[in-house]
Formats: sequence, C-alpha cells, structure tokens
Amino acid sequence: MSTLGIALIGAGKMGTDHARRIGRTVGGARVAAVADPDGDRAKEVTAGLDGASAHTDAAAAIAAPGVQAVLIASPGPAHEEAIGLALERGLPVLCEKPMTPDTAGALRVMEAEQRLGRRLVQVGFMRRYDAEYEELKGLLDAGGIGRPLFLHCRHRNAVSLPFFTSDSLINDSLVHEVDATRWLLGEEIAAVSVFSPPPTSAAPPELHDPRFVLMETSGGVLVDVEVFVNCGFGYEVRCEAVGESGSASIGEPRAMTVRRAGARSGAIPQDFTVRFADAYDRQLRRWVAAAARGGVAGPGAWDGYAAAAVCEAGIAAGRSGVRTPVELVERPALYR
Ligand code: ISE
Repeated sequence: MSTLGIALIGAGKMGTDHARRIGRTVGGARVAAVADPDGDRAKEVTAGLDGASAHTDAAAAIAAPGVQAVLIASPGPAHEEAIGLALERGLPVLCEKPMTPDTAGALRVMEAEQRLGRRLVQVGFMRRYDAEYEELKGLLDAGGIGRPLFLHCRHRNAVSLPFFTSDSLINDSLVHEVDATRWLLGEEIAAVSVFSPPPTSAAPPELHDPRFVLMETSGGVLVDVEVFVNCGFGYEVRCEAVGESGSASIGEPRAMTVRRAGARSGAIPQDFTVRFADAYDRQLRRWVAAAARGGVAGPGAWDGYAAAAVCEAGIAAGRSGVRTPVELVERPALYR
C-alpha cells in the first residue's frame, strides 16, 4: 500500500499528538517532514521516524521530498501562511482550528482556493468525528426531538495553556461550540453576546475566565455556552439539545463508577487529547483517505471563515458588553 507523505507544521502539544497518531492508529500515512521555529522540538518529533526531516521553517518542510499533504498544528496566527504555501503546491491541508484568527485571513484563504478552483483545505473541527456528537446530529436530523429550541453547552478545561488570553478563550475554545452549533443545526450564527462574571482567582490576570456566551442562530435557536478554561477539576464538554418534543444530552461522565466507603466516584479526563482521542483518530483517518485521492472531505474553508466571523463578533461583544451581529459575505459557489 502506498503511504501518504505528510509535512507536519508545528511540533507543540497538538503536533506531537498528531505525529504519534500517524503510523500508530492511522495507517496509510507517514510523517515526511516536521517544521517548528524551535528546531530542537522538530528534531524531537522526527527522532525515531524513518526518513523524516526536521526544519525551522514551514516552507522548507512543505517543499521537502516526498511531501504530498500538509497537517498544520502551529498557533492560529501562523496558519494562513502555511495554508498558502500548501495551496501553491496544490497539496491537501488539514489545519487545526481556528483556520485563521480573523475574517480577513479567512477570506484570503477562500480566495486562494477559489483561484485553484477546488477544495483542498479541511479545518480540524474534530468534534464532528466524535461518536456522541455524530449520534446527536443523527437524532436532530431525523427530527427525533422535534424542532430544536435551545443548545445548552459547557466547555471546561482543567487549566489553560500559558499563552492563553481572553481572545484565545473565544478563538481557541469557544470556536468548537461555534462550529458544532452550525453543524448540528445546519444554520449560521446571527448574533453573539458575551457575559463576564468576576474572573476566577485561578486565571492569570490577562485572562477573563470564565465567560458565558449566548449565540442566536439565523433560525432563532438560542445557544448558551459556559466557557471555563481554569475550572481546576478536569476536562468536560457537554451539550444538551432541547427540542419541541424532547431533549438529548451528550458528554455525560462515561467512566467506571466506584462505590466505596460511603461515596460514589468516577474519573474525569484531564485533557482534550484524552476526551477526544477517538475523534482525532477518525478525523485523521478520513483526511488521509481523502488526501490520498488528492482532495479533502470534512469541514472546509467556508466553515473556517464562518467560525472566524462569529469569534470576531464574540471578541467585540466581550470587549463592549453589547450584543454583536455576525456579518457574513455571500457563500461562494465553491462552498455550496
Ligand atoms: C484547545 O486548543 C482545544 O482545541 C480544546 O478542544 C479546547 O477545549 C481548549 O480550550 C483549547 O485550548
């Protein structure tokens, strides 16, 4: 079987996790090159990988021999440049979210793809590959709880990463609920409001954490999200959909329950790479299969753009305290 040569851009937490996944749980692919501004990190990831080269520069990794597809796991502001380099070479891309941290960059990505005339960018909205999310989507699509009225969401991290700011809480964390809402309901998000209780003492000074976000969809569904990235106790992503004839919840504790010494307990995962491990595997498997045929199959640049527009409105709403409408450009034909 031929193996797809992948250039991995970014050797941080997510990049390292993807490198481990390629070859171990995802077949048909190999890491051909790794780039990270910290060359030692790039070398650490390539150590033990047969024939993989290490670089400090994305362009060099993407141009390395044997590269047929590009997996981008660098910080959001570096995504646009790496996507551009991949598109110049006509290579399929899987780019971690957010595709770009702003709509201007997202529009440029869509323009580049439209110039090529085909879709080569997939965005790493991995919740679409999670078994529980897929089940909820199936139920909603089948009308199993009637017309949806509300989504009640909780997005909690045990502790935020060191570089996290109030903008990251929207662009890196809330962005998942933004995409999940659009995908689950098949509607765009029309307006965002952001409420801020007094921050937890566990958060660093520049981070407003937690936040309560209210999104209104084009069809009038109300979606509330608690985003709390320093909750301390673990990683928790929950969603309850309420419809005219029922409700459905996902993300409830799945661990073994232990009853002992007058108490009932069960472990809570501490991290998203654990909670969504299967979803990451499935996402990568399907992307590798599509990339081997020269294309992509999952959420694309339009989804990345629409999410960026909602996050941009969310950041503005967080600063002003005012309900902020989301403005979208007309959906180009390539994404219909
Ligand atoms: C992280 O980048 C993710 O994508 C996780 O899913 C999210 O829960 C976390 O808040 C982000 O920092």
